[in-house]
Amino acid sequence: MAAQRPIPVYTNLTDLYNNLGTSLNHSVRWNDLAEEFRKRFGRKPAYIARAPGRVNLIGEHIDYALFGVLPAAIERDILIACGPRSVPASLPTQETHHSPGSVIAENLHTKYTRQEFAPARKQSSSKEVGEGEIHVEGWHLDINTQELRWESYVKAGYYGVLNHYFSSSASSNADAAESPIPVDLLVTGSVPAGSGLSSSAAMVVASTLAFLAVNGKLDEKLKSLTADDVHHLTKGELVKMSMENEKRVGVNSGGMDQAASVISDASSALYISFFPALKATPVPLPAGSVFVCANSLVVADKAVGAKRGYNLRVVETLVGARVLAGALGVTVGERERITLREVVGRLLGEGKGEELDVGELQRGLERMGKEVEVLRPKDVPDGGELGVTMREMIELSGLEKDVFGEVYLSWVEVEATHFQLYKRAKHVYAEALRVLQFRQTCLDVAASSGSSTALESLGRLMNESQTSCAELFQCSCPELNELTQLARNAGAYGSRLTGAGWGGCTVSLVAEDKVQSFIDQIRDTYAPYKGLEGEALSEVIFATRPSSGACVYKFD
Ligand code: NG1
Ligand code: MG
Repeated sequence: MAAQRPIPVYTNLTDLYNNLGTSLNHSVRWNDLAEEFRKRFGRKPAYIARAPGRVNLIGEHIDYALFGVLPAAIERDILIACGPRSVPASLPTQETHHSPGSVIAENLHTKYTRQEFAPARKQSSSKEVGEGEIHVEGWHLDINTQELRWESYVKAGYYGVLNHYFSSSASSNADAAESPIPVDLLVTGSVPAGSGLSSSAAMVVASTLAFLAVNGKLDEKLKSLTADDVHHLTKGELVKMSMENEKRVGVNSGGMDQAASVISDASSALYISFFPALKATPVPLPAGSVFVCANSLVVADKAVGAKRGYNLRVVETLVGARVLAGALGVTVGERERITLREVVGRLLGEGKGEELDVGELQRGLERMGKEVEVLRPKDVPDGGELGVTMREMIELSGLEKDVFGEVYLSWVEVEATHFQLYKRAKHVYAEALRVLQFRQTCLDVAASSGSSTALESLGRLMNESQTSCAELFQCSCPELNELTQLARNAGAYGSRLTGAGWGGCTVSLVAEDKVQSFIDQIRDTYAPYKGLEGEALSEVIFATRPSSGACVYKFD
């Protein structure tokens, strides 16, 4: 299984470029980055960690409801060159940049300024573990979640490495006395920020990998076993760590972006499912078609907007799941945060650790399209347009106010007067069904049993997804609505927003031989693109192929 494979570590550049399997000229960027690192820090880097962005073809805002999604890694990526900083013995260790694990982080992009930071050991507290008491030690790193700051993503990756590998209780293999080494790093990125192509996950994955590599943690000696037993970090383990790490930046995301960035293979998209456990399988894309990303140029402010956007949706879908379970007679523990995926499973008698097969899940989702009507607000003059108030929502949940607060609000910041349980759940079930249909269509084409109208079918599913995102999930915006419509007018089979929405990119399915005329027409019709040519144009609208997932290059 793809998630069990180790993270690729290359020592030969030809192997590396072959494996990236892309049309872009990577060698220039990799060489420039290594050379610039040498100029700035006076020695060559020890490693370069790479993590790609991703485009989600279909399945929006359903990963945190634990439904499968269908993204592909893109060729654009984040690269982090890094190396240990040697500290002259004569210098005082109190200075920040000489303390254990101190970091100097620079970015090739001049708008992202140089940062210096150092983690601090948390005061040890004691906690009962098993029979005896042990000291829980961890590391603290200040991460600003109130502002969008580039180094927050670097710190988020580092935080996980520190607390997994350098704390006495978090890992049975960790050496309590061991300290993280001081690190210099230099970042460059070609994934546009705030555009729904997951520059954030690419940054967190690359940072996690860079700190693992530089601290010698990609291959962990298993002390409990014989001396030469080495555990190579697997893709699945990196996804798990990166998911936890990204939450440090303040967004309670699902695992789609990190999984796509880490597990993808060049040449196919990935079907990623999260229940009962993370699983990723390749989905070949039909020949003759290309996915084109187009940036609406509206920047979605995830850090600040999350309270009214992303995190609010997470809460609405979770509370929706509980209310629905109650209405359908599905048993839920008092403090359990059941997801919409688990509601279908339990309704159909899926046992613990079991998984419905695709056919059963598909039939379950078709049924949920009807069952979800019980969530539609009743006896309200506007037909429930506005949703329910906090008081009404708590009442519907059947929980005491304080228990509700603890289960649904204590771990997340949300700001809203009304909550939409019906519309959000309706979107999630229909979107999850579209993912299965999209996947099946691609698999049929690959098995040569596809119909001649397969691309039209895929396009239709994408268009339905856009309508549902706009009307039910309300995560689109006027510019995204306009751009997806212009894309259809310009000959796309289908077009939709990709990623969290509220701005950022669209993805359109276009016939390979029409890509250039498609791009020209969008340039001429989408007002914000007026006058853009050459590189400026290819920055905002570009065709992309699936790329391979995260990897590390080790200098000798
Ligand atoms: P982006 O577009 O990267 O912000 C977010 C979530 C995903 C997923 C999508 C919506 C993060 C890191 N990622 O993606 O997990 O829920 O929105 O489908 O927040
Ligand atoms: Mg993101």
